[in-house]
Amino acid sequence: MAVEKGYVDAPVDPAIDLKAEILRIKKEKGAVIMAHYYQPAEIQDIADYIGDSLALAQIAAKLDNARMIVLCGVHFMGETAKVLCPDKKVLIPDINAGCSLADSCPADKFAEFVAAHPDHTVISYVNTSIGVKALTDVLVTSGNARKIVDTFPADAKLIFGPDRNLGNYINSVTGRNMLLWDGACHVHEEFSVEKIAELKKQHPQAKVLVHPECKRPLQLMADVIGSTAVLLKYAVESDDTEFIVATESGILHQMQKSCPDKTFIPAPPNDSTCGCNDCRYMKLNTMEKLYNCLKFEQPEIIVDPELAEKARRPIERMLELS
Ligand code: CIZ
Repeated sequence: MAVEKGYVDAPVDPAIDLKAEILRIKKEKGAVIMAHYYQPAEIQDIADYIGDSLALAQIAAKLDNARMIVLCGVHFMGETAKVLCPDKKVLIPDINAGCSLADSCPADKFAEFVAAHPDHTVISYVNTSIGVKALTDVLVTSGNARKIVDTFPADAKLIFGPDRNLGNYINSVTGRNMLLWDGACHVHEEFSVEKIAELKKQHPQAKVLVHPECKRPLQLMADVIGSTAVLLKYAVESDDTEFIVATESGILHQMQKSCPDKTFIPAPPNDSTCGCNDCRYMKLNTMEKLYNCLKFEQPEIIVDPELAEKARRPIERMLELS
């Protein structure tokens, strides 16, 4: 089946029970479905595993029984799974599901940056292409960046890429001066400080939960700064009942599911008509594309074996240090 559009565009009979069919084909083919917290709610609900990119990589690294992984997330997550599971077929419902942050750091330009600072150790956020990973000494996610940076001596010369906001945040909490690549995520840069301040006036008890990919002024308004997994854990464990959530809106599904009696308010973006707190790439995956992806085993994530070999080491190092 051709995937010219980046996904299998075969008609799906509207009369079928899509969820039941996905589960049936998945079992028949020995596949597992992994979903990131930013996926549409119905995909999260059907997944075998849900998590942030660290959790998904940790699960992929230990996955023995599956023949096939359907990674419902964005392309770099599929690449990470493929590097960790070279013998398994790794599928993604829509291969156009890219990442603005990964795109803000082309491997050839990053290679020049690294070459200009040969005495530096390279730490990269997992939101990068396999080409950037291959140039990296150790990878991090937003959930473990501080812990991993802290494993280096205080005077170590470090490069951190590609997210400037996460890099600045890690510099501020660790007292470092890492050299930063100037990249960013289109979702996290779009939240409006003014509109969140307005919301806070209307909900004075609400705790403001902020992802470290957001800009500094927003971080300064935060009660908690953390990865999706950290923010979710905080929401579940805290006695507070109202939260303003400044990260991609998909996480609100797990928050609301885990805490049905609490109120979660998505932080608004600058332009209230743009829906920019939804990642346009994450939301490219749909139940219909997932169904066709399992049925036709397309599109498949293919990685260059040489790059995969180079990228494996920094991924494994991250898993060891997490
Ligand atoms: O690392 C991830 O999974 C992302 C993109 C966000 C987060 O904090 O979980």
